[in-house]
Amino acid sequence: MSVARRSLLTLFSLFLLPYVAFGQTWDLMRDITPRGYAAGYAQEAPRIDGRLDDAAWARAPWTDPFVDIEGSRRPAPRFQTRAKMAWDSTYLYVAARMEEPHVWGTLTERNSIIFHDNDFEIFVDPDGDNHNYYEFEVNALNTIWELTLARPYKDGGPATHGTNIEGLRSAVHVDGTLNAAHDTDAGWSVEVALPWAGLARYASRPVPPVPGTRWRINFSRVEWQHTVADGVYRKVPETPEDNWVWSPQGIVDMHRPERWGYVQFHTSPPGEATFEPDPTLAARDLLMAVYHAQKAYHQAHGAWASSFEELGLTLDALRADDTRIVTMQTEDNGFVVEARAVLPNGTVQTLYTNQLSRVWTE
Ligand SMILES: *[C@@H]1O[C@H](CO)[C@@H](O)[C@H](O)[C@H]1NC(C)=O
Ligand SMILES: CC(=O)N[C@H]1CO[C@H](CO)[C@@H](O)[C@@H]1O
Repeated sequence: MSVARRSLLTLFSLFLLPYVAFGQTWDLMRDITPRGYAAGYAQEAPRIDGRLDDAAWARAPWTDPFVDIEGSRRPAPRFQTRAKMAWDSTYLYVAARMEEPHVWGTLTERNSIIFHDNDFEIFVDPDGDNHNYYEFEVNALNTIWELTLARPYKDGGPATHGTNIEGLRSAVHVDGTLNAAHDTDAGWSVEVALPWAGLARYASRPVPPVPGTRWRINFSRVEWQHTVADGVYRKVPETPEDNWVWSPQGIVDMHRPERWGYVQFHTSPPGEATFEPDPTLAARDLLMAVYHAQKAYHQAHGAWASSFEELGLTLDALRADDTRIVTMQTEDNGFVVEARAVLPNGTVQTLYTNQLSRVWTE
């Protein structure tokens, strides 16, 4: 064995650990199929009062019950959470129902860090580019926090707090008694109307959405442990929170838009349409597989790999049977990788990603 080769090997084993660690992130995420929901068009707008007794909701199906953020590797949540979606020409509507024997909330200041209380969260990435997305959090007092992520935290963020959407309406209904520890509650429900006009800045596509199109969306519920002291709920400090979500992420990080669910917009009334999966999902997953391998490689070597061989990626490993990687271009400060998807009408769509996990089409 040549000296050069031996030092390469040594280098490789030195850096094997971080390389493997970053690579494992995608291993935990790749087998999760994002959830899908067909949102119907509400002929009659729901009244935003936190009660889900409106005609629009009556026939809208519940989402699957929420699961742990890490998916089936973790125990099922202690309390059930489900959501519904609908839309009309002005708003995207979201409703959620949370079983909860002890409804409490403390934060009353708008745009405070709401997940320090138990909360319900909405994430929206209309164009599925993994960048420039919207986050909303609400506690049982209907105190809200809205923020904008230019990029996921892992790609540098930043998060801009307090980017409140003008005209957004939210309401909470407590099925029980708020902040009263002496009794047992049934739960709480949330109703939110998100104006299309305010979501437009995230969309780079028409709002309201063109019927049939899909937006990336996810919901999360944060649940803390609490004790009761002098008849008052107290959050147990220094304990990890539970994150129960609609579309599992695989890892404890909501800021992986590539694993959020899909909402598809239909013109039929709620409850009639069926969700049609995204024909580009396999190509998107392939791009994310390369992105994760490149990040792992970069952590290990301080440079981007210039070939799939260098990344140890075979087409088999990438499950590239129904997609094709065409090229990967690497430069000093990044890379662009390209994959193709065949749409139902036979059109071939080319998708790209880069070192910041942004996904775009030509
Ligand atoms: C095929 O479908 C895509 C996505 O819906 C659309 O953009 C494209 O125009 C369609 N192409 C043809 C030839 O119908
Ligand atoms: C589990 C998780 O990723 N929670 C995140 C929810 O969003 C807030 C605000 O962006 C983050 O601070 C949390 O880490």
